[in-house]
Amino acid sequence: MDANDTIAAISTPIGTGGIGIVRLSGPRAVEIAESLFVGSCRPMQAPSRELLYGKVVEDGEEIDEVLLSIMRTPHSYTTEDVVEINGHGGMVAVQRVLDAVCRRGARLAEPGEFTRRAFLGGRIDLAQAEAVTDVIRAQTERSLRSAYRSMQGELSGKINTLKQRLQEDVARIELTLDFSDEEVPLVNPEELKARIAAIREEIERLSATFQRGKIEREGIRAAIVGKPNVGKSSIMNALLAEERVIVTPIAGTTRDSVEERVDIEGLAVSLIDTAGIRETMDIIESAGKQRTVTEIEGADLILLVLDGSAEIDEEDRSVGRATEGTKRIVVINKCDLPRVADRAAAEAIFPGAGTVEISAKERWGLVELEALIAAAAQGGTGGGSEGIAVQRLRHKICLDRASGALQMAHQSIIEGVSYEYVALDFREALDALGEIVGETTSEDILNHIFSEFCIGK
Ligand SMILES: Nc1nc2c(ncn2[C@@H]2O[C@H](COP(=O)(O)OP(=O)(O)O)[C@@H](O)[C@H]2O)c(=O)[nH]1
Ligand SMILES: [Mg+2]
Repeated sequence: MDANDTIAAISTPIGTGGIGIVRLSGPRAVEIAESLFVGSCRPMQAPSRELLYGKVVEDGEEIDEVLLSIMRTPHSYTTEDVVEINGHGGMVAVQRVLDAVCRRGARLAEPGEFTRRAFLGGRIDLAQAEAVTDVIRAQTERSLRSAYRSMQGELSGKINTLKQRLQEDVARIELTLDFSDEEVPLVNPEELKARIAAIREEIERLSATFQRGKIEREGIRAAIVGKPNVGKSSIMNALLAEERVIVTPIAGTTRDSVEERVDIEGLAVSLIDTAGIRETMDIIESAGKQRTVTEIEGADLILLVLDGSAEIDEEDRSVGRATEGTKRIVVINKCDLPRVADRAAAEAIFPGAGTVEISAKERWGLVELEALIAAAAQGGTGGGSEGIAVQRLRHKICLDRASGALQMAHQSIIEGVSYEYVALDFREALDALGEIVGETTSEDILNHIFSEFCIGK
């Protein structure tokens, strides 16, 4: 991979579409465009960021009618000369333009190579480059919002501030080392310990947002659990606002688990309708129940469904016991019928869980149920619900490494070890933070990160 090559790729999805874009970046981008474009204005003379109308013509043959734009270095996505050729979407048209630019000397870009050049050119740092893919891959509004803010440099800004504070401390420690013969120490150990504690707290708080970031990105799994016939499948359908699952008055209709994704308040929630938990001789249904147990174990949240028109019985309690240890919401269903089990009774038997009364049949109470699901998904995730959330495990690992190194520094000060070692711990913490923004990141890690990108980005 040569950084001096001019690279090219189709930047729009492959398939038929209104527009297909071939993007070029590198020192020969404009010259290649010049050799293939016939139109209103010569690419060589064209102002930056203006659309030129014309045709791509190779050896006298018109390939496509296009709009072409030029972004000159360094004010472009990659910081190099960039040319974008907007042609007709479609498998053949865009491919032919790409083939033509490659015949003129461009080489096919590797995945993420445009963004890698933006990183190498210093326009964005590594955390921002990663956020570019996170923006492209975002499946929910919330993860998009977080990724967008990271792409704009919010996470990097936080990391850089922390680094700056550590750098000031290292400078003072190293100065102390240089003047170790002097009587007066330049570093006050108490003050330094307090500064370490404060920085560590911020690093840990940032690291704790990972759980929320993960939920924003991946969503949660919520299993709908309860004895047969309480209305689990009806609730699933009501939340999906469609008839996805078969509902019958015959207990045991849902023999196996059904999973569907639904957007609840901007969060991706995988709803799992499970088979009822009840002892039975039915072989198929038993197999379904075995899966129910597995689903309960794999769920982040349990919707424990009760029938509000009947007493809470031993079977309900047994379902309750099977779901202990996982975050739960108690859903009292069939509240359109004369009430037998009420909220107070449910709360007495299943304390600590949020309780909601609904009618899946009449479709009421669902908004409150959704609000409880969203709140439960984010509850106890640490780091507050506002502000940016760390979305990548790589970042969390670096933050934890930095925090660990600072803890060592703290310990060394307490033990009265030479400040030389304290300075080393600070350097380690700085390295770890530097890895997040790509200052101290190895080539292997960079290769890995950019290989996850799509081609053309
Ligand atoms: N009256 C009333 N009936 C309901 C409600 N939800 C479900 N049902 C009925 O209860 C029966 C069992 O429903 P289903 O969703 O298959 O229960 P599951 O076995 O728990 O999945 C069906 O006859 C549904 O029409 C509700 O909110 N009110
Ligand atoms: Mg069912």
